[in-house]
Amino acid sequence: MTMRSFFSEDHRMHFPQAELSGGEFVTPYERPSRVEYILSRLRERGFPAVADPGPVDMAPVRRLLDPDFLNFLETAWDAWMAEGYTGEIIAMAMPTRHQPMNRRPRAIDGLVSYHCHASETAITRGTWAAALSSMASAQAAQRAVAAGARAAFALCRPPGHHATVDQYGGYCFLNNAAVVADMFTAQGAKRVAVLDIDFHHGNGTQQIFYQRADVLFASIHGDPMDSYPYFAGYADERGAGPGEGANINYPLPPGTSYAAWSLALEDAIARIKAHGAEALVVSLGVDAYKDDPISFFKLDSPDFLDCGQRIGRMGLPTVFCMEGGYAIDRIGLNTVNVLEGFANC
Ligand code: OKP
Ligand code: ZN
Repeated sequence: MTMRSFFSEDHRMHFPQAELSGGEFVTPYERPSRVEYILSRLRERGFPAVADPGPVDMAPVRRLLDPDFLNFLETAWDAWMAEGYTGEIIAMAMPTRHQPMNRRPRAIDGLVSYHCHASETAITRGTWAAALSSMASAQAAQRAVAAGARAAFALCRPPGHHATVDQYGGYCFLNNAAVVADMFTAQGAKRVAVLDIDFHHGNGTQQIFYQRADVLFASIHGDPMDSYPYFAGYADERGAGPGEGANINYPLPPGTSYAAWSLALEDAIARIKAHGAEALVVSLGVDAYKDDPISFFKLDSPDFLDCGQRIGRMGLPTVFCMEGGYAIDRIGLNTVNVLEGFANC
């Protein structure tokens, strides 16, 4: 096994005490210990030692994402403290369909709501630093692949695929996979694809590339009629303007087995080939696993091996960015199965 992995210990700086779930504050599902299981499986299965990514490169981040949003994430904690608040940052009032979405309030409480699309996700003192370290891992993996590696794995935490150009939520702050895809195009790739196999629809990635023809976005996920993020991920969202046709959603119902899931994967793979992608970014969540506590698909661990094989047979230079997966004692096995299937295809 020669696939290199990138990982930063700074992810630990993001560990909220609270996630709002079912009307209660619970220990967040998206917690630091998730990565320990992945690290130990990588070692056990003979992957090369994970490498520290080095510092984040802000230029590609600033090129793609909203400067006010980046400034907000960087300064939110200090502004929150200055207001005299003592808890973690949780968004409350959101703009709605009956109120304008474009006002950007001055008060920190309002600003938080402006830049958030889902209030389960808390910001803490170390969230910005951790989000940057997650981005740094994604960028290091991109650089390795751009330099000629067949593939690389970014052990990103916190995840990124729900973060839009100017909003956080769904445990995500900065969209790692989107920045990686945009790095490939900025370096000259004419066409790139992002394949999102996390159980949840990658609404952030979809939003970022919705009008672009050069980046195909394909996502296989729980039907948003039944699952977070509820308001995006429907099959009729196909892209807009020049991006018309370059956004493909596969919403699937509760109880979906690998037999049905892999049909969607095969269709996505055919579409990625037809797009003429020169590089592939995989939003690698393993919450489609049958025992995931917040998801409803029925994939089993060997299915992730098969999934990795099918992705690998595309033969594309590939960056894997870690996203979700909350059956923590199986997250390492399932994640490494995808990578190993890919490498042994
Ligand atoms: C992030 B990623 C739990 C509801 C959780 C947010 C899910 C975010 C998933 N009571 N809602 O795509 O794995
Ligand atoms: Zn997910």
